[in-house]
Amino acid sequence: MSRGLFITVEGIEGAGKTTNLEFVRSVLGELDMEVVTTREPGGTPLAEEIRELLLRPRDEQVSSTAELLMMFAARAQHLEQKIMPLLKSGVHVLSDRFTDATYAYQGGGRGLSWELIANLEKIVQRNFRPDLTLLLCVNPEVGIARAKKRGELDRFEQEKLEFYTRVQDAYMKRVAEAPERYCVINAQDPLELIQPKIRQALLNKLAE
Ligand code: T5A
Repeated sequence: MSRGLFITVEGIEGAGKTTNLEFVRSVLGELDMEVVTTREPGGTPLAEEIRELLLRPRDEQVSSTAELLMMFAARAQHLEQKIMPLLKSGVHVLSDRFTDATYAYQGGGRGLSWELIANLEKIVQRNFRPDLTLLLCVNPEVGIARAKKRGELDRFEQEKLEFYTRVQDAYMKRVAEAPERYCVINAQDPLELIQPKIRQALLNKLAE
């Protein structure tokens, strides 16, 4: 049995990750492929508890290092208990965010060093990386306006626009480091334009 594909969807708040993850699931479903969707931080009961700790707005200043370690603690649990067993059983896994988000938010957004993140990545993931990452790019003002329409803002969504610009720039730095893994999409386009591109990227990956 061949291992399932690990596909991640990335982008700043309101880029359309959840919307397009559902689309990816439907494309793979049409092809009769078994797929499980998940998210980060989160994906298992323990990792979801860590997510709640991370996203809840609080008066106490949160240390960027503490935030980084909690992201990777949740990821270690998610990988060991959910992602790896599914992939090994041949199921495709779609994740709403993964380690690119750590480089983007804790690296770009918070200013932690790329090397520190890479060291933790090595400890938690060894050489494991997504097979395909869909990066949805949206102007931070548009993304935050979309996220605001959804209701109350979490701790990250309360950041200033410059924070999201740094996050977006860090995502592009990731793409420059390994362009073959990414499909970069202009997420300001209407879904009717975006989704055929996503379908094509998936078909290309499946044909490899
Ligand atoms: N985080 C996460 C880190 O800091 N480090 C890490 O390592 C990880 C893994 C998680 C937070 O944690 C941080 C990053 C995040 O701040 P989250 O809930 O996973 O939070 O992520 P959010 O970005 O907050 O999720 P959102 O729901 O806000 O954004 P989505 O999923 O990108 O957007 P979506 O699909 O819900 O769409 C939002 C709205 O826009 C519309 C949709 O219909 C919806 O109403 N929309 C479009 N409208 C017009 N045109 C399009 N093309 C559209 N696409 C979507």
